[in-house]
Amino acid sequence: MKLYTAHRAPSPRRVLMFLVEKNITGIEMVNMDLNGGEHRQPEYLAKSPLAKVPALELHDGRVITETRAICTLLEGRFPEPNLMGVDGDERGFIEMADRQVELYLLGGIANAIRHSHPGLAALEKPQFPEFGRSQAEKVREVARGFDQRLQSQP
Ligand SMILES: N[C@@H](CCC(=O)N[C@@H](CS)C(=O)NCC(=O)O)C(=O)O
Repeated sequence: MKLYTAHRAPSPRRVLMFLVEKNITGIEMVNMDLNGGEHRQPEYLAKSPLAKVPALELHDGRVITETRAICTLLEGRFPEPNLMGVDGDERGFIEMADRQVELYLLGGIANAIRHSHPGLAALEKPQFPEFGRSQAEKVREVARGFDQRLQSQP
């Protein structure tokens, strides 16, 4: 299998962390130059039509994108250690946490940085710096909420 990834990009990093936690080795890494627009070239668009990393290319040529979906596929192929829950209750609560972090924390951080950092101007056109700043404020509040919840539960 081949994992299309990018240095410093948080979504592929989530898959890399998942691989480490599960002790999965032997996946070929292909680093994409996002600022250079490599992910928007026809060859990669044929694999990932939304021009995003990560993407995991399977031995049979199929390509799966979306971090959570990639992790679900890997969980099925490499069940131990279990990271996504052993029954419906566990899976439900784990998925809830995953979606909350992705949508409200990671999404906000991504918007804050993509709209305010000059280094990401190539990816986010047009940038709206004021929107970026407002997202940064909201994300801090969300992070404080997560901190509080994590203090009262394992
Ligand atoms: N929902 C997607 C998000 C993927 C995503 O936004 N990836 C970013 C890097 S973290 C990307 O490829 N950005 C390139 C661009 O926006 O042009 C997932 O969970 O995999």
